[in-house]
Amino acid sequence: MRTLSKDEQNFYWNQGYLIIKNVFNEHEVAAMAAACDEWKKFGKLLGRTWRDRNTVIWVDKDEQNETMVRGMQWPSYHDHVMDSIRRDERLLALVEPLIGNHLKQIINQVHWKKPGSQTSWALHRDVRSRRPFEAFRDLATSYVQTGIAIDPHRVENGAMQVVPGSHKDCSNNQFDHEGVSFVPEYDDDPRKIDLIMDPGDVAFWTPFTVHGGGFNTTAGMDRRLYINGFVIAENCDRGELVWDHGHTVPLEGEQALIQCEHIHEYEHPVYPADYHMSTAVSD
Ligand SMILES: O=C(O)CCC(=O)C(=O)O
Repeated sequence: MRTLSKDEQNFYWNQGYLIIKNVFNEHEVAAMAAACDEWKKFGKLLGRTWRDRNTVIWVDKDEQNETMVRGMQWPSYHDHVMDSIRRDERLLALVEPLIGNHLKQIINQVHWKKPGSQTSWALHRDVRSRRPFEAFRDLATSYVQTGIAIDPHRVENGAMQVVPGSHKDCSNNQFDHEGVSFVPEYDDDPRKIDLIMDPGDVAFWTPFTVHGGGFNTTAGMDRRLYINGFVIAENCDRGELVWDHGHTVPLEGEQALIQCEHIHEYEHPVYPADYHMSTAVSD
C-alpha cells in the first residue's frame, strides 16, 4: 500500500501541504462524481439550504438567479460511495505516518464550483473553524485535512490555492480566542501557489496553512473537491471515530457532536434561514 516517504512527510511538515498523485482510480472517481450528481439533484429539488443533524446541503442562487448547490457536509451518513472513500485504507495509509491510526473524523465535505460561478473560499486557516477551541488539543500536529480531486483542478476552474510555509507564521495559542477569520494579507504573498491536480489525486494541508481559492471561470468544467479531515482521537472531543487503531469504524447509531451544537435536539430536518455558505464556519 502506498504510504508517505520520509521526504514526503518532511515536505508536509515544512511546507504545510502535499499532493499525492493517483490515489483513486478512474472508476472510483466516476462513482464519486455520480454520487455528487445525485446530491446536486437532491439539493436542487429542496431548493434551499437544508440540514439533518450533521448533514447539510448548501443551496444558493447563482448569478442568473438559478438554484445551485455550492457544497455539502457529511454525505457519508447516507451515501455508501462517499462513505467507502472517506474510510478507504489508502487514505489511512497516507495519513498514518503524520498522525497515526486511531483517528476521529471532523470534516466530510464536498465543495462544488460550477462553471462560471462566483463561488470561492477567501484565504483562511482552517483553525478558525475548530470551535470550541478547548475541544481541539495540539491542533498543529494532531489534525490533517485531505482533499480528493473529483474533477481536474486547474487555475481556470478555481483550483485551491495554498501559501506554502504559512503554517509557521503563527502559533497555536494565537487562536484561543474568537475573531480569527480570513487573512487577506496573504492575497499578494509571492509564495502562493495553485494546487494543480488530476481526478483521483489527494491534497493534504495543515489547520494552520493559509489556503482558499478563486472562481471557476470556465464555460464547462466543474470543480469538485471531496474534503475529509482527520484528527488524533485522544486530542479531540468532537467527531466520529473513523479508525480504531487501524480498524475502520462505520457510521452507526447516534450521530456524534461535530459542528452542529444542537445535534441531539433535532427531531426532523430543518431549513435554517440564517445559514448561508458565505458566513458558515464549516471547513
Ligand atoms: O474548495 C476549495 O477550493 C477551498 C477549500 C477550503 O478552503 C477549505 O476546505 O477550507
